[in-house]
Amino acid sequence: MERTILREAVKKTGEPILVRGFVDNIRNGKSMAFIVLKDLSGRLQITVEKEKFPALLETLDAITPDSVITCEGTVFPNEFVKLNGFEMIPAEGESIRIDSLAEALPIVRKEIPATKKKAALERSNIDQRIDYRWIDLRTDENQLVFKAQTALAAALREFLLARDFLEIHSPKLIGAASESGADVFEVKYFDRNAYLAQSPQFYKQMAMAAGFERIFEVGPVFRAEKSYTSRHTTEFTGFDLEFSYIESVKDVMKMEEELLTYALGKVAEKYGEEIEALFGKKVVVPTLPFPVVKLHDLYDELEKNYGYILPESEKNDLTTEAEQLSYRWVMEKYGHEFLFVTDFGPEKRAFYHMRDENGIPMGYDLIWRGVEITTGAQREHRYEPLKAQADEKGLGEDVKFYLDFFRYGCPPHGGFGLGLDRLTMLLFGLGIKESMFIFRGPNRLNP
Ligand code: AMO
Repeated sequence: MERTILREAVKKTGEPILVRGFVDNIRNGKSMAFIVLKDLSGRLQITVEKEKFPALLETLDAITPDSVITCEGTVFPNEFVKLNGFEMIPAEGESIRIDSLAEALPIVRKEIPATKKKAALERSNIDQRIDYRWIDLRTDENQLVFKAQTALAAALREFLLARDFLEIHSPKLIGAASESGADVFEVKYFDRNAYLAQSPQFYKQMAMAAGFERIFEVGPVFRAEKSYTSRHTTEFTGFDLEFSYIESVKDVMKMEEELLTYALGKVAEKYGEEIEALFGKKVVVPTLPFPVVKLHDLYDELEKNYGYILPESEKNDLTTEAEQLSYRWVMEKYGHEFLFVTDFGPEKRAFYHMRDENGIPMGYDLIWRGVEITTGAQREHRYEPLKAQADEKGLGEDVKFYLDFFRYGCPPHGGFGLGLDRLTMLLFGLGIKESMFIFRGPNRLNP
């Protein structure tokens, strides 16, 4: 018999079906056994009146929580069943089969409250849970994170495909350290060294020189940073895009705000209620346009409103505290969760950002709920100034291959890089370790 997923099972009352899943809970009493079965689509109670099913007794005694089982039977409505008001009654004979028996679980996924007989069990911490990530991922909450992330990434793609973007897949093994040379992982490559790409930046721009006009890429990004914060990882998924024939960086910002508004709209529609119910976070679909502030003006505002004072010499970059405080400010002033910050100092920005007549890079960071999710810019597409900016940062030989992209014709262009894991984390109000399928950090290479 073909498998019926649990969401569909309750629509097939009265007919014989076959269901499969994990045992979410089992109560094996003297005369009755109750199994709550869980699959990715939902839950169903299987009720066994033991007297009537002698062939199942041995199996029922063997089943442990989280075992994977198959059950053939029939679903009936029953108003006394707390779980959706339906239950499955097994078919005659050996209608419950254990596909895989689970040992006692090595982690506590959720706090188990105390009962009369047993003391409360504290939830394992996130590092212990990551050791057994596949078990941790079985919860409704964790599965929702990845359902919503799937919807988010699909919506981002959908938006771009409808606007004639091509999807590219650039190499992650590269011959020279990209961007800055710092924070790059070196790997053995036969008899020489290679590096893991810390951004698809150069290849996104090569696609512009190739006349691709509009491209995006979703792929791994590697950063050899020893950061131990709730928003840094050494490998994340970048959602990067680049497009040609822009008039200014404003076109890039417009593309991004429309893209995010569309994608969050889709997530809110599909999972908004569930996210609010399980995580207490409202998915707010932003209004257009997003507020914009120059970095210096932001510091003035933070000082004026919250007494946040920073030495003048540090005001060419956004500090972590200022980033966090900016959320309070943008909410109070605009009732908006997003904030574009522009006009960073050239010494803090990548050499490929085009600069205005005052030498200010024409780029931005986008902050959502107080955390940077994007860097974007109009790029310098003219060979001479680009080369001068690379020289100024001491990059010379390493970027020679990249500079060549701009010697044989290249349209003006711009783009941005969005961290998909950061988006997921902020959507749910989690830390990055909990928002990634498997986290990678300075001390974490397994599982
Ligand atoms: P940037 O270095 O700002 O820009 O990276 C772009 C976005 O990627 C995410 N991100 C990270 N996420 C998790 N852990 C990290 N260690 C980490 N580092 C970055 C953030 C960040 O905003 N080439 C440019 C982009 C461009 O200009 O197109 C770049 O890589 O969300």
